[in-house]
Amino acid sequence: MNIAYVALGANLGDPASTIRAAFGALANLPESRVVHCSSLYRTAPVGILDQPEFVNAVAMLETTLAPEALLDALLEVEQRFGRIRAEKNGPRTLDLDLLLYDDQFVDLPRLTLPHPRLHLRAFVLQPLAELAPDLIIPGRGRIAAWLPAVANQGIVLL
Ligand code: PH2
Ligand code: MG
Ligand code: MG
Repeated sequence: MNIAYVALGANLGDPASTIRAAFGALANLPESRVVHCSSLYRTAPVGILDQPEFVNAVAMLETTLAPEALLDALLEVEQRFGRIRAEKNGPRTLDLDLLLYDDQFVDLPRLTLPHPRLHLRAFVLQPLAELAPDLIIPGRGRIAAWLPAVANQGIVLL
């Protein structure tokens, strides 16, 4: 069994309902089990600022799917939730990002692990630290060491 962490984000429609339904979709992935789901967080948009606030969360999975197979399965769930890829980093009904897969490093055109920006974003770090406060981010060190640097990013527990 491998441990994977998945970030969930939504800022169109009813984002909180979408994230809760997406937890259910993750529970139905093949060869996988949801071990923990974080709380939901309302977060200020990062990158393109002129878009609705997001709801974000993180799920911890046990899986025997390989990283790329898991990525394919996540993209399929996004499609089922009506994701249309328009503007990069723009509004979305559901975004599922593979953050970590055990302590593996992956550097492929379609998948980088650990997720290259996870340590810079409160909307990922805070729910991830809720699930795994002692986590070591491969190549970056203890998650707790990265939290103070993102304390100025808007995030509230729902
Ligand atoms: N996702 C992005 C860009 N900006 N901002 C917040 N608050 N939450 C997100 O999930 C998010 C974002 C690209 O995927
Ligand atoms: Mg994303
Ligand atoms: Mg994505």
